[in-house]
Amino acid sequence: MKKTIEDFALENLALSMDDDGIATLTLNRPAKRNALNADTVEELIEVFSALPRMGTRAVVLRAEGTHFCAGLDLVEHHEEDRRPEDFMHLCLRWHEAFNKMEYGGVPIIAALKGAVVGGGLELASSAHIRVADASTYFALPEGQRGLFTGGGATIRVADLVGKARMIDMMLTGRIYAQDEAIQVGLAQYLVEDSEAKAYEIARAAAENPPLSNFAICSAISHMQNMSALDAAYAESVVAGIVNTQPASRGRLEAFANKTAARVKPGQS
Ligand code: 1HE
Repeated sequence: MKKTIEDFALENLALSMDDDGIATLTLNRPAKRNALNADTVEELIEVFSALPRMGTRAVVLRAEGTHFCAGLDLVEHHEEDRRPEDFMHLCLRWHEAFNKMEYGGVPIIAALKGAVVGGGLELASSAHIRVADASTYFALPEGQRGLFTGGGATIRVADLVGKARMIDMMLTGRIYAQDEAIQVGLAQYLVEDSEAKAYEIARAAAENPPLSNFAICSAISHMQNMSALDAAYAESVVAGIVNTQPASRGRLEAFANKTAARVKPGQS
């Protein structure tokens, strides 16, 4: 059954949606720097299982407080005194949540600030676009905590920055901020107001036909997991469906009759 916003009973997250289908998902444990406890991960799964079937055109993932996310809830982890299999199963829930984000087909724009560290960076790297402000910094302090990444950093952070930089971050606790973070690929935008920019991007993306966005925000990730031969085949199949969709007819006609915007610097 399709959910509506009212159907969610969230404690650690807050969810809203405007009339244009732009959803706002807020990390809502500012007193704990939005650390990800097990319940928050379950709420992420619930939200991202439902959002793609709720007419959502784009999601802005933002945080209450001054930090985006402090990663794994270290206090809960300490108090639970987990066995290896407990933590393995917990990690599988993190993967469930983050895979639903990355492969869900709805553009997710992360509005970052303050600490984006450990599991917080794993969460941010599951979004499709990351927007940072001057306060934002990125780190993987797992080494210092005597831990290892368990929420997909070995896949997604390594994809963003490359293996060598990720190993350096984990061994040394190196912190990336400002231009350096942009240069290494941790964020795509560095702006004064990351939330305002995230909404601007979300609204622009929401102008695209949903089927195009579905392909962009799921097929590329799937194809990266395939051999080049299989990816080329899958790309053909996806393009066959997307590039013949009714929603593209008017756009192609506008190009053909010269009323559509041209692709030129200074125009958007
Ligand atoms: C937390 C957490 C947390 C804050 N788990 N409770 N992540 C880290 O190693 C980062 C740990 N956190 C920090 O380094 C700092 O807290 C921050 C730089 C993010 C923010 O500093 P600050 O001075 O603003 O806050 P604070 O005083 O350190 O913390 C405020 C409260 O948030 C405090 O709780 P309180 O009840 O004593 O008030 C902290 O305990 C709480 N808090 N961060 C639990 N992470 C799937 S594997 C992933 C592995 C990892 O993610 S490792 C990286 C973990």
